[in-house]
Amino acid sequence: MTNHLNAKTKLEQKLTTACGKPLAQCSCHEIYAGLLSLVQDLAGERQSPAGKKKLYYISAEFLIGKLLSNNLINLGIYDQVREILAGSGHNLSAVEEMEPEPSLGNGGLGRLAACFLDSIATLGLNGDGVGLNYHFGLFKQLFADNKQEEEPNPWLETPSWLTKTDKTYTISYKGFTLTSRMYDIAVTGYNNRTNKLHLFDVETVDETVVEDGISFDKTDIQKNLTLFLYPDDSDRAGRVLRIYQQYFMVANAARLILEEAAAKGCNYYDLPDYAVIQINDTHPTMVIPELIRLLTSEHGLEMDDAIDVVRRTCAYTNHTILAEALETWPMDFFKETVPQLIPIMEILDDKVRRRCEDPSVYIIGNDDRVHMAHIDIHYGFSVNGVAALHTEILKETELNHFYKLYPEKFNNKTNGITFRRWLLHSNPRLTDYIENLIGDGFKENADCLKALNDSRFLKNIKVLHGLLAVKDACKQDLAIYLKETQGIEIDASSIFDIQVKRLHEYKRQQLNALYLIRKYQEIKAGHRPTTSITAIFGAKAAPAYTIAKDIIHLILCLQQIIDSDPEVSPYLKVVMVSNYNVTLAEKLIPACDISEQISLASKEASGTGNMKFMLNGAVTLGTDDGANVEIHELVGDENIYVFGDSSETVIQRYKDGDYCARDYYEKDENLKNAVDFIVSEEMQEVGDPENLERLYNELLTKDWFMTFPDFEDYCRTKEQALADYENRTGWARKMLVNISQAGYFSSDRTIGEYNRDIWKLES
Ligand code: RUG
Repeated sequence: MTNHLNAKTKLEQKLTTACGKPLAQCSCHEIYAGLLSLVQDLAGERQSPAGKKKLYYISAEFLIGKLLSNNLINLGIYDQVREILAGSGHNLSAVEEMEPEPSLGNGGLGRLAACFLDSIATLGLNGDGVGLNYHFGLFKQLFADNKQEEEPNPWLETPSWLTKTDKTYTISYKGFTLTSRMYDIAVTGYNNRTNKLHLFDVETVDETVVEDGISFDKTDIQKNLTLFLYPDDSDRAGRVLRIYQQYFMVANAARLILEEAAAKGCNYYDLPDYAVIQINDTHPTMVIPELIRLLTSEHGLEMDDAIDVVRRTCAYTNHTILAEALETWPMDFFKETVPQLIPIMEILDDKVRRRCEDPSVYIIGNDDRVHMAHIDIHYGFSVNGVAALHTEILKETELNHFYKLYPEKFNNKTNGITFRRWLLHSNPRLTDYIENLIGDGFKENADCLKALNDSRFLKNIKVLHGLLAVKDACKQDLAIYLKETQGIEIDASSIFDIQVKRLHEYKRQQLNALYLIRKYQEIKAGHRPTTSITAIFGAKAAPAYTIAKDIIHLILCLQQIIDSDPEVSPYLKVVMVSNYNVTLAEKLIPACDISEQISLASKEASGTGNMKFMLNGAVTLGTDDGANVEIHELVGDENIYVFGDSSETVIQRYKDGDYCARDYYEKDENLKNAVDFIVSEEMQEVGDPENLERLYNELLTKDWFMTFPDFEDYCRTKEQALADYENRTGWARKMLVNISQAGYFSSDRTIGEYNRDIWKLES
């Protein structure tokens, strides 16, 4: 106790010094600035993991979310700071609101990278992230006339978590060079060490060139290079800009890696003893030819030696089987931007061609396009998928030709999430509730959650009611938050059914929307649900993805129609939150009852939202896809709602090529009524006929992600979930089983496996 008081007094003194005046006289923003500086000092005082070998996790995205609370938790001072602030009339939650959310990512890929950095530091592993410092991130999403609009999302301000370093490199492009600058963000592990996220930028970037939404001159590379993540690639200039960005990221990374290795005594031939590079999706693939180029042209290695060294240093993670997301770039683009890589890529391709006759594994295809994933697979030592089913599909179908060539390279690493953010930080109520039942061991070791799966708890009415009370309180919190921040009113006593994720046809927000239309029609016909339902969506659509934007339009129109219909609105509410981001996810996920994970089986590589919802006591309604399959295995049939065609059926149907959406539409009256509603008079009154008709035709004539075959089963299964919800203790039991089985999805487990099988770092 005395020690605690001493530590608290010292901390208070440090914070007061950092703020420059007594805490009681500070504004929330001044407290935020003081805490930021205090955290940076404390993080800097901790040891950085040492060891000869170091991991470089290169990623186009790091969706890190706000950092203050997580840093306080990981430094072990969250409760003390909260108490200190309360003692001087401040509320830590209000201080947290001062922090802008970093805009460095888009979806699961970037959030995974952020969770991984947390776990790498927590496990005391020597590993840093490397990426780009986007000034305006993806974009800020607004709604007007029931449509998505995009604006820049500026987040860089003073004070900031970014530290400007003195590291700069000269990066060459055809006809000009850029001088880079490295910025660092400290990554504090939970009760452990501090690593770094290195973000490269260029000082000539000019934020004022952006006008009219998010458009800008895509050819002025010196001014636009790091403005946006995934700049619009619907035209050639946009696609070429992606190459400029990707090369900038990896050219800086390659120099940093070689420099750090050399400083530790590496002679370049032994680079794999000093560095391991995890290539996160194909965006960083050019690191392979760039390293080979540097090793041969600047460090005197023969080509074959350089290739061998790089092959033993690089590992690749695949995150998708969707053809359009597997990058291929025309050779012309490289000639125009980074011609120095062409001879290397030609040599790499030539070696493949000499070994294999099968054109499907060439690096430079017969279409004169460079297949980025092929570089990774041939010239890396590890290829991993991100969930068991996904890895099997890679091995047996999508990358089967490669699997036959290199069976030893393929391995699975089922994704994970950091429990520090997705439980301790985002749901303190549930954290306390669990701690009261099983002690605090789960905070260090997520496997301890299994202790909840015990009849002492599962059959204990008081325990189950306690869990329902936690959920109710989180739902109240969300209702207040949405009212205050977005002006949206929701009824905390309704069932919260939530689908939040990137907007993509394969994730099938349109299936959920069709169900809601059907529900609306049923309520109009007098069939009212026992408990009213709030269906919540959150999703950004890529600016050039027309059908995804049409789906958002459909949902927003539906929201308006239902809101203004007094017959239906007491029983059903549709809500699309704007600008879905990590901060919103932290509020939505703890409040969720039903977690919608309804991708077309085989298409969702893993999903990580599914894990966050489960951990927070939501019950999954999903297809047997991605990591849902593993959730299903862990919780058993009783505690998940699974529907729809299997991945085998879906893959076969694609192979057969005879799927006809209209056949399903003609056969199922309910489906037909729901689909027809999209172009009904009611919809046209609130919506834009062009968008609605386009979506209607797309579904009826194409439905590439097979919404119609799963519609009936989806509706039936969802009705079952809604009916089961009425048995409150039965439902609470399902919630508890889900929480108890979530430990497997800790990113500490995932990172332990990456290290054991791929990185082999000292811990
Ligand atoms: O869509 C996938 C998710 O299934 C997965 O959980 C996540 C992390 O592995 O990566 C997502 N992803 C895939 N994001 N972008 C891509 C393709 O570039």
